[in-house]
Amino acid sequence: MGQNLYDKILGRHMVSGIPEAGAEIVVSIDQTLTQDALGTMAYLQFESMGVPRVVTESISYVDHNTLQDGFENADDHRYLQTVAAKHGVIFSKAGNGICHQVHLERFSRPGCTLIGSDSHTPTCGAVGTLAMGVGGLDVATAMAGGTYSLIYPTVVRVNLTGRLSAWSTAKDIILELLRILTTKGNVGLALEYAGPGVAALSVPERATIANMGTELGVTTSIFPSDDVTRDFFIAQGRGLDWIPVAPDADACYERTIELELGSIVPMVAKPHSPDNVAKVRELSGLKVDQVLIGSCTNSSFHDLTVVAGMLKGRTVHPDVSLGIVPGSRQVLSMIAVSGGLNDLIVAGARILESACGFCVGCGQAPRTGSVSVRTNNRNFEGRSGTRDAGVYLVSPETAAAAALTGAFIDPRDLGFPYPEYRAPRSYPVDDGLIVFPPAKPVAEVFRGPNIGLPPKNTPMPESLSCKVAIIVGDKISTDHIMPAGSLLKYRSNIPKYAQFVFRDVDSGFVGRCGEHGKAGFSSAIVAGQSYGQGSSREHAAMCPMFLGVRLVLASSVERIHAANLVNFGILMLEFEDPGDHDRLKQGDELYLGNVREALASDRVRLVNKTSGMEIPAICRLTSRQKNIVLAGGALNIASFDGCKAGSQC
Ligand code: MIC
Ligand code: SF4
Repeated sequence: MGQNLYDKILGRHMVSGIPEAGAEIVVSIDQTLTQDALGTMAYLQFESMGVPRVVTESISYVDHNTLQDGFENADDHRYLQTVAAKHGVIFSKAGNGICHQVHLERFSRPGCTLIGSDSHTPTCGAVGTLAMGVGGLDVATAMAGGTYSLIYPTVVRVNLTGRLSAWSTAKDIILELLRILTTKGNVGLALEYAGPGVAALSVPERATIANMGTELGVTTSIFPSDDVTRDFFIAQGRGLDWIPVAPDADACYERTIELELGSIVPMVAKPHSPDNVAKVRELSGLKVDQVLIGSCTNSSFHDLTVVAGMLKGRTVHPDVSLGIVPGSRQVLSMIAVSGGLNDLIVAGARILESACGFCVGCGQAPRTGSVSVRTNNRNFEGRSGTRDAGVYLVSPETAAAAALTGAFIDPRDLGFPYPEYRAPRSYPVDDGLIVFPPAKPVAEVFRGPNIGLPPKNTPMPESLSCKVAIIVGDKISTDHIMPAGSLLKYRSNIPKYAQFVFRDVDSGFVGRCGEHGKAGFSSAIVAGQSYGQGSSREHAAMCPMFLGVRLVLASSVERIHAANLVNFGILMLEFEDPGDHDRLKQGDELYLGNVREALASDRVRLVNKTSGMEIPAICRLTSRQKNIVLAGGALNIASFDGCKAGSQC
């Protein structure tokens, strides 16, 4: 029986476990990446492990907190640069670009394992890297030489045939997949792109698809490393980093999704979920106020050259504000040299810093009640910084069409030809904003006053008594739990940041947790399906933990958030009967006696002491995870093994 790409790469990195879908396995990690918003905590955790030099090839990017309204972000950046120099980490300075774009260009490696403290780390699946988004603590552990545990994925083949027609794009492919698979119920799946249609997609196009696979909730997405990949590596001056990675001809998959690329049309994800997908034509004529082109999903030279071609000799509609974010300094310098930058400026675009920016709500908040058309990957309510604005996710082509006409229009209806684009034979390589660690470690690490140590939980008590502090519905994202935007500057200051948990959902949450604590209770969060979807921000677990949350009782919890809850010692249970969600009330007292004995089984019975009812629940944690929760989180556990199990790359 042949092997698919996951079997091959996981097989070469497996340290222990059985390679069967659903089983927990332990793998070695070749590369790690961090970004600044989660990086400070990750490096503080790394420092607490007492390992002098990182074991993985580790790259630390500054791309999220570049707003710098106050000293906090700048202090964090200095901490990150000095801690990198001390421990052997490569440091990509602010201005060099968005971590996933830069990593793809300069550090990606086919056939390797990469974990990153950012949910869009799977972007590098575009070149055949097995790349996963995880919490910062998991990255810290890998950097220190530890292994990474994951559930062996159920692999779904996405068989691509045919070719995209003009104006239909990689973004439309992933939006079509979001329409088919939705953002819910895909935990444990991994996508493998295959079929004759793959060869017609460039690496940046594959990156768009792999990047936004995150919104499906899958573990990761991967493309083979083929001749197109080789040409990309050669053009990046990294031909020696390229190796072919392909599945066996008779590889096995759990199922196959067929996509005929010629049938893909321009698509849009409407507010407030990436799976609320429609055809652009269905929205024709809807007036648009703001257009933003960029983010780690769509900010490549390919994307911006096509946009520049569309805007050349034309002017942005008077009622539209158009912002453009080149994904990296390399992209910015290339559009400057090609002349595209001037076409954008002359047309009326606002050129913004190569950073996450608008995508994470750092600037460019749209006006009240407006329609904002964006090329990024998430449109959760309020993430843009304006709660009642509607954010629509589209391709750069559809975004540029809206910028020109002031309304939604299928770009096929514009009436002018698709701009010419040829993949560059070579990219300008300038790693001038990448600081490589000195051979002799630097002793001094700068720590600004905003930086505090990561909080530790206490071991799970013998019996758990929690009061329900909030009841939320389905698809609560980590943006709902722990808002980002202008609050990003508090990422290194947990007591401060914790004051904003559920700020936009229920401003009474923090106060109630405090009252429960004073009365001797822990707090519980009750949720519906897909709780914790979206980002890998461990603050969405760490801050509730800091407020005294010990239990999340939900219909289902998304993969990265579930791992973060475990890492911070929060017990996560699923309703056996989802109807029990509606039978609970805020303030109810939930009780689980003899927790250690109860968790020996995967079925537990909580008691609602307020109503007197029993709530049967499922505990999906592996025995390793149960031990971590009982210990009060990974920082309390000495399971860190401190040695790396031979990289295969
Ligand atoms: C995001 O897109 O939501 C972020 C900001 O990149 C997060 C990481 C974070 O919250 O720091 C992610 O995707 O993991
Ligand atoms: Fe940055 Fe947005 Fe990508 Fe997150 S999704 S890494 S905020 S560009």
